[in-house]
Amino acid sequence: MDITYWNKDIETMDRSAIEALQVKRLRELVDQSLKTEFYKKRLSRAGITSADDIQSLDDLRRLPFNVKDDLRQNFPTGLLAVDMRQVVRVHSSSGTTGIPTVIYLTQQDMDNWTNLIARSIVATGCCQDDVFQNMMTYGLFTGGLGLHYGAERVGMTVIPVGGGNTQRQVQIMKDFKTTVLHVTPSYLLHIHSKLENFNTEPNDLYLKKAFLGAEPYSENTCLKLEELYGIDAYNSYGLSEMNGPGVAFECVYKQDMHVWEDAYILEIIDPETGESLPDGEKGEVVLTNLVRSAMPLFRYRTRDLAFVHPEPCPCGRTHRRLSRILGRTDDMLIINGVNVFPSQIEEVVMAVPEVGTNYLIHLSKQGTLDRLTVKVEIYAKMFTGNMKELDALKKKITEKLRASITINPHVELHEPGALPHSEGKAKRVFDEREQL
Ligand code: DLL
Repeated sequence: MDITYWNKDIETMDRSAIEALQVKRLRELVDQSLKTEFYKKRLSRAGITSADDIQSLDDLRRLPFNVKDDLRQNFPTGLLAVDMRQVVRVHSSSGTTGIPTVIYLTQQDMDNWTNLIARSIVATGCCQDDVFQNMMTYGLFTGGLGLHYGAERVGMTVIPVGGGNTQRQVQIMKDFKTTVLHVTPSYLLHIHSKLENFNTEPNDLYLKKAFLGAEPYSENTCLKLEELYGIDAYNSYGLSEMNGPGVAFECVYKQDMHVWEDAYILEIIDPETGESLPDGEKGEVVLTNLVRSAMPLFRYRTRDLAFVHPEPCPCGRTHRRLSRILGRTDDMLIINGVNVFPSQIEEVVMAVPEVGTNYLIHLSKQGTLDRLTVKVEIYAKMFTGNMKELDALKKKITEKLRASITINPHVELHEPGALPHSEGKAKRVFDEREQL
């Protein structure tokens, strides 16, 4: 396997050197944080008044956690630690669920972020020969511009098409012989279901790779996409609060994502108690951004659930790997008393060969009981008019689901394109229980 690095010295640093760098940067971060009134108060309550209170990585635990609400309460400039004249970029969440959260970057912060993206891209084996079609939304969302600058820095040919307009996306892939896509997994599935309408087969395209992220998806969805398009898919994880993409990325071995630990401190905690968990145990991902001075943010509770792989990766990188995101602390559904993560349902339906490229989860009330309906699109070739075959398929999916989640779902089979889809992040859970 060919291994290429963006910055070999940093990517293959000894663990002790990584940790020493983390301590140095953490001290700088504390100093920078103390420039804001909010952190000054919060840190002094924890007994921290200067960088000298941080002597080793263990001292990280003395810092309090931060959560999304802290960012909201400080909207718009409460966490800004530099003069606004030094800020060259603002990104923000959409704010559809309340006050938006905003992040600021200086030119140096931008440069740090761009290098992390370039490093991630090169880790997947991409280079100047590649034509990169960025299907993530441009604008305040970090997925578009974040990857854009990193891909340019690598020297790829960048097509900044943004999200949506499937016909045009397919035409551009053909016209410019696109080799690499950046896209949400749900939109890439959707594109596949439309190819036939544009008289196109995956073989007519020149695709080799896709960077998939910005939303949860299962291993089976990843395998399905690799097979449907004949590509290698790389998982990419990040969140706006930590700049966006570029926090963790899969290398050519595709065995979970290297977290760039010179730039981020990764912790996994028990979401109930806040206690740190050892490598290998599933818990909430907590991140500290060590390379953003405009808006310091430490020990941020992401609500994402995952675990750490401590074993070394065959690629030689020493930065630990994070598993696929297995769910969120806030997306667990309680259905008739049973805890179910949407990811468990996806894992099952996407492993059924007859199932197509879209599904959704619907919850309603039937008397006092919850009713779970899983709606799946199946391939057009299954609609032969043979009801027995369809009934058997429905039964098969129902049984597989019951075996996994221990409750009995209602399964509906739909034709391709019948279910609502999204061109960015997918919305797949519709819970109407409270409204009834
Ligand atoms: O989605 C940043 C991003 C853009 C990441 C492009 C990767 C690619 P937010 O909109 O703030 O930022 O959403 C962050 O999305 O906390 C996770 O719950 C989820 N998420 C992001 N990447 C993955 C992934 C961007 N690879 C939230 N797997 C995060 C599962 C993911 N969930």
